[in-house]
Amino acid sequence: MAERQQDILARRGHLGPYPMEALKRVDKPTIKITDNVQRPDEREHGFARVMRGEFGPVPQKEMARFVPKYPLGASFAKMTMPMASSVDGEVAPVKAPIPEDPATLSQHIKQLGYFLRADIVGICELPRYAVYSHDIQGNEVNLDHKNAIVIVVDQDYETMLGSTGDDWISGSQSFIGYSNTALISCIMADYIRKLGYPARAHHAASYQVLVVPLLLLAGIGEMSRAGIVLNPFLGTRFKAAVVTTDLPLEPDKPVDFGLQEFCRLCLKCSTECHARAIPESDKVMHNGYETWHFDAEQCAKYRVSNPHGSACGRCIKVCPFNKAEGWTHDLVRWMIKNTPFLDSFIVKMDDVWGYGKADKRHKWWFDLENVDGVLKVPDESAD
Ligand code: B12
Ligand code: SF4
Ligand code: SF4
Repeated sequence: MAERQQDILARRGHLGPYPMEALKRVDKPTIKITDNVQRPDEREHGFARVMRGEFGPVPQKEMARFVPKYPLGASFAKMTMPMASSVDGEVAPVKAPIPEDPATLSQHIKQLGYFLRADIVGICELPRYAVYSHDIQGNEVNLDHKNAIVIVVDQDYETMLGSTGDDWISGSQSFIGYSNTALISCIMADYIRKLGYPARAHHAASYQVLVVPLLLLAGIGEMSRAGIVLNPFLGTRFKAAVVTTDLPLEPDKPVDFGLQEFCRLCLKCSTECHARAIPESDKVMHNGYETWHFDAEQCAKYRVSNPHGSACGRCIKVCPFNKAEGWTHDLVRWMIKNTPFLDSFIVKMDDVWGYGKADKRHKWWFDLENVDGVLKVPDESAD
């Protein structure tokens, strides 16, 4: 019996919708990370500072309504935020009779993620610097799990085609990623605990970890000029949740598909961001790692106070990696990796072919705003 279980997925190379196994794997991420990265405090991030009024009274007032002011956003928030209570629980006292070898368990957990409709699942060890020192309520975070499973869900290409990136559907695009990853991560963590191993889910309603470095280490993508991780098949058009655990797992390696050079030449997210939050300048060292350091205050203020929509993801929309699957786009991805001298040409052609513009043929949602409990057609002259 145990022998048959050992064979599960043992020889399967490809799992999930995207050919992640085709990417070049490297021992270290393509940005410099020193041994001196400090653990951040969750109370210091942009949204926490908006809530405390540090960025002014308007964002502070708008914070509570910037997603639910759009009716679909309200529905997403209503269903997603209660999942904060499902992130952790009791671990079964007796371990299940399953193989203990990390390779088999990793294949099993990844396939579970795909069964639950994740778009990409990756695994890395959990470094201390990716664990918040304190949570948003000021409680010290004590999390010593060994491994992290990252679960990625697309914000939807079709919807992004019809959107400007910062219109009324934007907050709901975030939340299709947030709610689906929240559900997947809570089910996965609960299942691992039932197998007899500790596990905690981390999603939009309750984090103890920083997701970006875990996406990088688990080989989901490279750090981009936008300050977040970019995957070659999805661009930055995704949200992710994490399950931290002591289940024995085999870490994936980081990837290199030529993004550092491409982002150095491509400035589209920076030019198109209405808040001017993404730098045009080169990478800098920040908290012990190399990054294009973006302006969290400007982004947070814009997303929360946007009078012409709900939130913003325009940097995702305009990125040349925000493309559908298909051989032409596969060819461009191949060129970015293998012919970096053509990167500037590719960026130029992206504009010429009209990518990054809203194609109204794909718009399926109604523009609506909840004003004092009544849904209205938004006032486009508002500023
Ligand atoms: C608060 C928050 C914001 C706030 C404020 C961010 C801030 N810096 O204060 C604002 C409003 C700006 C924001 C905006 C967006 N966000 Co946001 N945000 C978060 C959140 C909840 C917390 C991040 C945090 O604590 N930052 C405070 C400190 C740590 O910031 P920092 O020192 O500048 O570090 C940043 C990076 O350098 C990196 N990082 C931190 N430590 C380390 C260590 C190493 C070694 C490395 C390489 C990187 C790294 O992570 C931080 C991200 O803000 C995370 C979820 C999470 N728990 O990680 C999502 C998250 C980072 N956001 C995400 C996304 C997608 C967005 C948006 C595109 C919105 C959208 N439409 O989807 C924009 C993009 C903005 C941008 N270009 O970066 C995704 C990113 C996924 C990805 N592709 O990598 C996350 C992971 C949410 C998720 N669950 O998927 N966000
Ligand atoms: S989410 Fe919007 S405001 Fe923030 S960096 Fe991206 S484009 Fe700029
Ligand atoms: S828009 Fe260009 S610079 Fe920005 S993340 Fe995408 S590829 Fe990099």
